[in-house]
Amino acid sequence: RREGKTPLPNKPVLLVTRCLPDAVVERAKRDYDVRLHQQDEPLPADAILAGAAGADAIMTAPGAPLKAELLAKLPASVRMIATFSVGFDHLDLPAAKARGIAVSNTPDVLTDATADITLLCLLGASRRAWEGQDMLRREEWVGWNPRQLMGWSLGGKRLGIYGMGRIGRAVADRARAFGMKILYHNRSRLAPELEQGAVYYADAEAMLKASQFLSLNAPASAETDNFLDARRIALLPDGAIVVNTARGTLVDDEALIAALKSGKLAAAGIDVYRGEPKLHPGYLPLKNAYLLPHLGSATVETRNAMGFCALDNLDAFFAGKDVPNRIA
Ligand code: 8YV
Repeated sequence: RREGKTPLPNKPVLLVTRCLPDAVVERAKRDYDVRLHQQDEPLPADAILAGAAGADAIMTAPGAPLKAELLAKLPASVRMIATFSVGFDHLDLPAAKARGIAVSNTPDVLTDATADITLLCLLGASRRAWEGQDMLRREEWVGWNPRQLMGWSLGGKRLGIYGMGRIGRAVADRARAFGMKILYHNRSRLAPELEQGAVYYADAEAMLKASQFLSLNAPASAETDNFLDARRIALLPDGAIVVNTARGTLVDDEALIAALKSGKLAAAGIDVYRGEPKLHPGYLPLKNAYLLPHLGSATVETRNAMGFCALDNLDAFFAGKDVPNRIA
């Protein structure tokens, strides 16, 4: 982080498309001529274009996409896009590259928070946490009883992790502490010191057959789109529990909803949705769906760190240094 007391000589003009945490805004104001967006709703495309006139850089985030069509219309003054996120499916990297615009993201700083929320989803789904909350708040709890809201233990179960990057590995670390056995699928096998005894499946479908619990931790891409469809859900053991804290596009919603309804799957814990902020309405009435509104990185510490990381990337660029988290 650039803690420096000496501001950059000529403050670059920075357009910000989302309303950011206060500490991030303060630092951005110190070092940039900032065009802030103060509403929680993302800045719409036409306002991005208008705001980008004469801007040197844009700080954006999911919800305010910069795809090819918009990138093509950006003024030549824009030389860098820093996203306040690790995911970059809302950007078009080849299109940015073609225009000579540098792009950065914020990996690492949100790994722990996202892995934590994955465990919350695993536990929330397997221990029927929402049903319990709902019963209390409806004042329908008639008292403890031996058969009430029995869920399923994590201890001794096999957890399949689809996507063993930083977040997948942090999920594995936590799940081990709950006594789970870790299986994983990744494009390539990890080194033993990263694998930590987890069993590698080159074939994702072979892993599904053995996964009593499944955690999706791969980025959105053409390769992962609709990964969890009806055919692959059928490969999971009956009564399996599925968790998605990665991106909604990894799942075929109709298929997941059908499997939760039929009892093929015991429960699901979901933090991310296709077409956010809308989610498939079929999830809402399902008691065995533990649903969160994309809270993966939502801690004060993490959101500040994401903002500072995005600013570090911008600072490096405008100081003529290598951008630490450059992705295009
Ligand atoms: C963020 C995320 O909360 O960083 C990402 O890719 O999905 C989330 O954890 C969100 O994108 C904030 O910009």
